[in-house]
Amino acid sequence: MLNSILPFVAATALISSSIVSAAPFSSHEARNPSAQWSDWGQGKEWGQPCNSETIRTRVDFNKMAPAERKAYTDAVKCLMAQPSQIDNAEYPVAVNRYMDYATIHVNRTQHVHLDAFFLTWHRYFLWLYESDLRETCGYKGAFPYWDFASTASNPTAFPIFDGSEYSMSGNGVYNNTGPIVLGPTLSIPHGSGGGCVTTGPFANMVAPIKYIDPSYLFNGTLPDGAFDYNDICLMRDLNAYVSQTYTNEAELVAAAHAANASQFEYLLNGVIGSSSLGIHSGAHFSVGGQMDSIHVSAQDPIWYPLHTMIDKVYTSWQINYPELANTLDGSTGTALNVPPSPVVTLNTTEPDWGYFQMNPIQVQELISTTAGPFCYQYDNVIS
Ligand SMILES: [Cu+2]
Repeated sequence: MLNSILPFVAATALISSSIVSAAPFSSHEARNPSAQWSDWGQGKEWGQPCNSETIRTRVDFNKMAPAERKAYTDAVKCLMAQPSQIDNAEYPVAVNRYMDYATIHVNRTQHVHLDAFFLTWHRYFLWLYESDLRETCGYKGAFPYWDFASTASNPTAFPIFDGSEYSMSGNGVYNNTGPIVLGPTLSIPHGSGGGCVTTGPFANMVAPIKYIDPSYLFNGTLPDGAFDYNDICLMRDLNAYVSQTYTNEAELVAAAHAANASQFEYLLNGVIGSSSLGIHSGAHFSVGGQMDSIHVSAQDPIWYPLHTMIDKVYTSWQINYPELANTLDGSTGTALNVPPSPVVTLNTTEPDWGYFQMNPIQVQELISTTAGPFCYQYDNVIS
């Protein structure tokens, strides 16, 4: 099964050598290299000052007006219409700028999941994407999150998945392929879809990166042909059993009150291959389709509002426990420590974000949502 031969390090080197240099976004050019970590929420900014005038507020997609929701998905589709800046001979799946993000995410997967970079690397990945929507596609609205706790009872019953032009597209067409086996001790019932997404803004979208099984994390490789173009539709299998079980309000409140960074990480990510799925994996499996793969899930546009919600849970925990806000969980910089890597500290340099951000950035610079490159907050705190 794990007959992949492309070592992850080699894949990383490939993408680095094939990147076409692109001008950094203006807001990141202003970064002050002497900026140092200071107390939570009071760090020096890279660019413009972060204050009540300049801060942006992220909101629940389901609470946005229909026209606001459509403005957001229009901006995402605009990104999908921009040219790729990655060498398409080496990375045929990178067919447009939107897919550049998904391609980079695949290439960094081993370094930014189930490890101490997970929260901050994804926080900045989301920020780059948000900035791109604004600067490349003129998006002026709020950056939305998907409150998957509020939709846990039945995700298909809410505007975000109702399949209208104001949604994030609907469920996949019904295709029952049986229970979903996640490990020797965990299998979950099939959801209510399973096939191609045919409604809403992303109807009939092609998601060209083929499924990569999470078990590849155990040896740190990628399958042969991981970046080959495939004519695969975007699929979903919305699953109320999974959302009711793993992403309900009580689970999120518990995470927002985790006693320390290790417990927080455990409540988010569980233990891969075991019956403890965690909120993050639970949210992924409640959507199904490409979202079932840690590697290739960023192809589905719902990935961004989902991960913004994960960031909201992280931000809420930091606000609830300011004395813990800059603590890490003691793990290393590789998924399951494959290949072995040093324990990550606040001074450790993050893996890069492909051509979107190649300057070295330390973990501590990405700890606060109102310092370093960031200036945002959420419309409320999970308390
Ligand atoms: Cu990820």
